[in-house]
Amino acid sequence: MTTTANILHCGRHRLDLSYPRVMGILNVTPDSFSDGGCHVALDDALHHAEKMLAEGAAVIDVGGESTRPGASPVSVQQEMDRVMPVVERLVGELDALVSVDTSTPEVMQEVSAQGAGMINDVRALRRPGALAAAAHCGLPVCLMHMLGEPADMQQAPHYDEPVEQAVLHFLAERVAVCEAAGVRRERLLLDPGFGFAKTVEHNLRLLNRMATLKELGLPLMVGMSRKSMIGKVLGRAVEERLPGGLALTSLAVERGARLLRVHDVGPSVDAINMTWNVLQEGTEL
Ligand code: 7PM
Repeated sequence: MTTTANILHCGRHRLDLSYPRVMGILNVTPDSFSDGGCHVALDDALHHAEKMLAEGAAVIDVGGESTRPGASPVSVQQEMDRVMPVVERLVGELDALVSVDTSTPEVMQEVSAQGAGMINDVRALRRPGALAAAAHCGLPVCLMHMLGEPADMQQAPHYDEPVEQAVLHFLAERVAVCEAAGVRRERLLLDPGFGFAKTVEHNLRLLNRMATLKELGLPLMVGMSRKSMIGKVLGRAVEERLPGGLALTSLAVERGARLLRVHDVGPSVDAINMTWNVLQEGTEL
């Protein structure tokens, strides 16, 4: 078993993952935000990020490409127009540690030049040119598990082995490919990809067995906030999923997660800190 590096070097920022941290979700897809240059929406995004930082988010994750199941792809230019103005202001005005949710090599290059500190790629650097862009920009990268593309991933996801084994094998392979391409393992985080090409049963089992992934020796990130696994188990609409989500968050921390990607930062920080305090008690020699 390889040891986990606790401090990630994220451009000008350092991210200490020796305890669990929160990544706040900042959506800049057209549902919440119109085409580049719409200042009201841009100001709203900035205010929301400021609030999340005040509530204890260590990272702000900016996403300009909708990864919603069945979503159609956006052009490189559209993604750039949505993401760049937000990254610029988050870095310049709030000095935030900014993560960018992207699979696009050109976007990785641009945001790193603008001072972003992390790349969050739901496609685990499988797009042509993404490995080279990640190697060149030198930022930490979160590699997430997903089968297929957002457009088709929820059409009867099937695994020939237990889902946690499939995820383990996929992520191990991506780590090897990254290292061969010059993306050092000290820069990698791993994410099982809850809700991506998985049934509710897959998602529940994957969380229960998530400690399996610790054998890769890299920090684990998870995103379960408001996802349909909560909706399906509890019969709750999107806006009613926070209590269920907090329960999942607490379990994820117990199972080894160190970066939790959430919408509701304040409540999540409390749930995580409470859980962590319990886990720390009795671990001293
Ligand atoms: C619709 C469906 C909109 C799903 C948004 C989503 C993850 C992520 C997302 C995750 C990492 C959401 C997802 N989920 N990045 N990006 N891990 N690393 O619910 O689980 O936010 S998008």
